[in-house]
Order: sequence, then structure tokens, then C-alpha cells
Amino acid sequence: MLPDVLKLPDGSRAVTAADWQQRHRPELLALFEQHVFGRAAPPCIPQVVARRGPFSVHGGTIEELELALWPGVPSLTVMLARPQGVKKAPCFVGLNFTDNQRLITAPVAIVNGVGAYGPASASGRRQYEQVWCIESLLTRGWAVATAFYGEIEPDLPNPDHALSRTWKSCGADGAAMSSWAWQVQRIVDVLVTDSAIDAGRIVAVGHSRLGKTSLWAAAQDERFAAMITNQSGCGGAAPVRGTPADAEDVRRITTTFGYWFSPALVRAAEDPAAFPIDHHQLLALCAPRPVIASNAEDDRWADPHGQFRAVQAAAPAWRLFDAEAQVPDIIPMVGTGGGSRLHWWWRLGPHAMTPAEWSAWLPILSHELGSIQA
Ligand code: GTR
Repeated sequence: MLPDVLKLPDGSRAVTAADWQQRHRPELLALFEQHVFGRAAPPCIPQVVARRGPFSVHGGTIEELELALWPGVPSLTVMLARPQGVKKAPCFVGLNFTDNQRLITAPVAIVNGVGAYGPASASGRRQYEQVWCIESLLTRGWAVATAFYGEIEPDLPNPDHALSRTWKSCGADGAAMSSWAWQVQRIVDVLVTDSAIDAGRIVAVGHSRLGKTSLWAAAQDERFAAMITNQSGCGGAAPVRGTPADAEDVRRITTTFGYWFSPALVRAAEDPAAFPIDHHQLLALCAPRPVIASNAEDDRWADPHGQFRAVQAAAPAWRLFDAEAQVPDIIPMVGTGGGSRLHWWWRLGPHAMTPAEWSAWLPILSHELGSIQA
């Protein structure tokens, strides 16, 4: 049983949207910093120190922007794909696993850094094109902004050079996940100044550990008009309480990937029932904006059923704002989803972000955010 999403640990309950925005939202954000992610550094003003391109691809152009984000930290290389023929394009933003050049035909740079699949490498240009489907999205009028997640925050337990380490000097204790989410927010800082991007339709998206990242970024930052968390599991959209045996639980994630989180998360591993918050409340921090918790049937490790429970338990936060917000009563048939404002969806097959995901998400987003004007 998950705690009442509308109640804070001191028992006070939000009854109106104003209660939620003024008291519950800030207190919940502080609790997630304290118990799960640590505190990020204050925002900086990103400097665009270099631009490359534009390179033509099907449906639009690709530009690379080097963003200087923090003193002494190398710049972050953002790949920005803009669709042709759309004056103000809605934009997906998120970090990628593979480095930019493996997602597109354009001759974008091979960047430094280390991710789950090791360092970026010259081989395999365009090898993972089907993960982000950039040309298909451009053809449908969407812009995409993405960067390699390991470029300035290597995905390693004790990295010598990592953005989050440099934060210690300003008293911020955020770990890798906090740094990744902060970087996504800094990309938004640039997008909102770009006249070709619709600043009112910026959608956070990410897969797995980067789906935890998209969720934490959008929970904190209301400039994201919508949020997609794909197969994010433990530390993302799956609750700490009631993890099934075949899914990653908080003990396991803090043992293997403790460096993603605040050391305080270990306490949830010791006694999940005593944890003062749970991850349906992280989803609820995105209310009243549209959210998609996206899953795959064979990806039991990411606990799709737990995420369904989380979505159901989070729904009252949306209903404070919008009586129409609904989630399904029973888990949808595989290959389908359900909900309004707060969506849960799944497909057949294993852990991955694939064209099937994008094909399901686009109609949901055009329904929720409005269709794209040429
Ligand atoms: C797994 C990890 C998950 C998930 C996944 C991924 O090994 O246990 O929490 O983040 O990696 O990012 O692909």
C-alpha cells in the first residue's frame, strides 16, 4: 500500500490545487532531494561556446551546440534537430546512452565521456538511429535536443572528472542522477531562447536510468510541458514499497548503482515501509502536466506492474487540478495503454526504447498538447 499522495509525512493533506502548489510541491521536492537524489547546484546561465552545422538530414537540419555549464568542466555537446517547415516546433529533450553520432547520419562530433556502453566510439555511426528515430520525428514536425549522458558526468562509481564532484565546492550534494537531470534543465535554458522552438511544448523524455533522469528533471522544472519516463523502474516511476521478486528493488539499486543517488536512499533499502515518501509522489510532482509512464512486458526488472500502481496512486494529485484526469482501473492489454493526462502504456518485448514507443507516444502528446502547426 502506497502512502496517500496528497499527504505530507506530517499528515497535512492537500485539498486544493493551491495547497499542492504552495506547500506540498515544495516540501515534496525537498524530501526527494533529501532522501533520494541529493541537492543540485543552483542553475547557471549556459554559454553557447561553439556551433557546428547545420547539417541536412531527412525532414530537417542538425546543429551541434557546445554548452559551457560550469567552471572547470568541459562543455556539453548538444545535438539539436529542427524540423523543416515548422515555425515553432515542439521539442523532445533528453540525454542519450550512445553519444550523438550513433543516432543520426549527420557528421556530428564523437564526444568524450563514459556511459553504460563504455566511451563514445568512432564505430557505429547511425547504429542506434531507431532508438531516437530523429528523422521520423522531424518529418512529423518535432524538434529533438539530446546529448550523451556520460560526457561530463561519467557513469562510473568514482569518476575523476564529473560535474557533480565540482558541485561539492558550492555545497551541493547531488549525485550522478541529479547532475544528469540538471544538464537536461540547462538544455531547456537554451531551447527557450531559440525562436524555432515552441517553449510551451518542451517534452522531457528518457529511457531507463535516463527515464529516472527525465522524471526528476520534469518533477523539478515546470518548463517541461509533458514528461515521458520509459521503463524507468526503481529510482524512477516504480515504488520502493512492494517490489516484486523479479524486479530491481531499492536494496539492489543502491548496492550496484549507489553513486547515482544520495547515500540517504540506503535507508529505504533497510526499511521501505518506513520511507517517508514513495515514487508515486515523484510522478505527482509533474501534475497537472501530461505524463506517460511507458513500459515493456518482458522488462520485469523495471517493474511495470509497480509503475501501474504508482500511476494509480498518483492520480489524485492530477484530479486536484483537473476532474478529467483518469487512469485505468485494470492494467491495459499488452500493446495498449490508457489514461488521460496521466498515461500508462506498454508493449510486447524487452527493455528498450524503440519505434513502437514513439508511435504510441506521438498521438498521446498531440492529443494532450495540441497538434503541430506548419
Ligand atoms: C539496469 C539498472 C536499472 C536501469 C537500467 C538501464 O542495470 O538496474 O535501474 O537503469 O540499468 O539504465 O538500462
